[in-house]
Amino acid sequence: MKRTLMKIGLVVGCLVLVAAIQPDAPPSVAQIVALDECDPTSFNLAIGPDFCKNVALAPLGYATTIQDLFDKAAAGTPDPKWDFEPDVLSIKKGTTVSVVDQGGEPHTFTEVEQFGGGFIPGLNSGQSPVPECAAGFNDIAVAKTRVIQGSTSLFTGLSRGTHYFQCCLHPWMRVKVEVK
Ligand SMILES: [Cu+2]
Repeated sequence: MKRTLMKIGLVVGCLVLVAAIQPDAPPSVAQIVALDECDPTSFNLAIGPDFCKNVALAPLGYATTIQDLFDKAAAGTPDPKWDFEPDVLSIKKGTTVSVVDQGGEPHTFTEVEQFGGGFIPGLNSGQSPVPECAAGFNDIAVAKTRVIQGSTSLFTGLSRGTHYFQCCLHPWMRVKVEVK
């Protein structure tokens, strides 16, 4: 009897010790990368001196001029180098979604009910703006989803189910996040 009690005590003691040593598993992080290849010369001429800070190697063909970007979108074949990767993300509830902008210009990572157009009509390939994007940066809800070049934004608290995120500037940049 005494021996059994001692064994039980030992097991309980071990469990307490394990619980004490092992901190709560840190919340996991899933990363999404925002990409673009804006051509600094043409973008900054049109929009402002610091808009595009890309390290794209334009002379080697790794950049898209602002004219090309609009022309491709108008033709219904938007430039695939403007992209969120991956396109579909499966995560567990509680996972933080981290969006890092490795491109040269700002993007937004905006949750929408359904994918659609953004707030720059010339980039919408004929699609109507979705209500979540329509007001552009006049809408604080949109402005706060900006991801500035070189920075990372964290998105937490996603409920179980399917979430749709898109860029409100370049609406073909889309991610489906499935939370299990
Ligand atoms: Cu974008």
